[in-house]
Amino acid sequence: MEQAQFTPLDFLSYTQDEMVRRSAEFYDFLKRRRTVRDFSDRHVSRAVIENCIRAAGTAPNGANKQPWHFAVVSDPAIKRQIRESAEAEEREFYERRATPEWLADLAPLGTDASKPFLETAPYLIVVFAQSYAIKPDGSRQKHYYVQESVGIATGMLIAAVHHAGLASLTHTPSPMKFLTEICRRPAHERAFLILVVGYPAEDALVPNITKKRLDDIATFL
Ligand code: IYR
Repeated sequence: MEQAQFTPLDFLSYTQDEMVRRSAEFYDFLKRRRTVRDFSDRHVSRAVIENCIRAAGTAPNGANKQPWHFAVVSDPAIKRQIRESAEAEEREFYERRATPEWLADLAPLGTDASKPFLETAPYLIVVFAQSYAIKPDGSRQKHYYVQESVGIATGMLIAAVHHAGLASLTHTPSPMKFLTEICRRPAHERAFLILVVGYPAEDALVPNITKKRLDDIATFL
């Protein structure tokens, strides 16, 4: 068994006033993030995407197994394949699978089965979750709290992309099985979501929606 080894914590401390100011500023910054569906095809440097993925890779996770993989798609032919497969699933969803209640809940967002952004945006980051890893001897390394871990890493990726000055869209065509093959990932990896990343189109519009108030999302006991 590998023994625990410890190193001093590199912790940044602030005064109470600084903490209040910093937390308010961070909230102000994060609330500017909007899910964007109209992307520009403007070039984004790969170095930015690499740093955002490094940031996501620092996420807390089960037993530090880091059960994720980020497939970064910029090749137009692969983006086209993803768009075609995703739109086929989405047509099925909007025309058959979605319940009337679900369609009514989506109406304020103005979405439909057409997903041109999957080709327009410079990057599609396909986030994969690994329920286990395959060790060099072929045996399985168990992973823990995979959905939670990958969800946290994805949230950090979204924040990193916003912080870098780019827009993103969490896209979840369902089912997403086709992504394992298109992204040439092993069969034990499941696509968690596609994060579409790029600059917003000049004329991008976003739905006029609001977030719940603090009182509606938190109780202090
Ligand atoms: N995947 C579909 C439908 C959709 C579902 C939810 I829940 C959303 O918040 C947004 C869209 C689509 O992408 O259109």
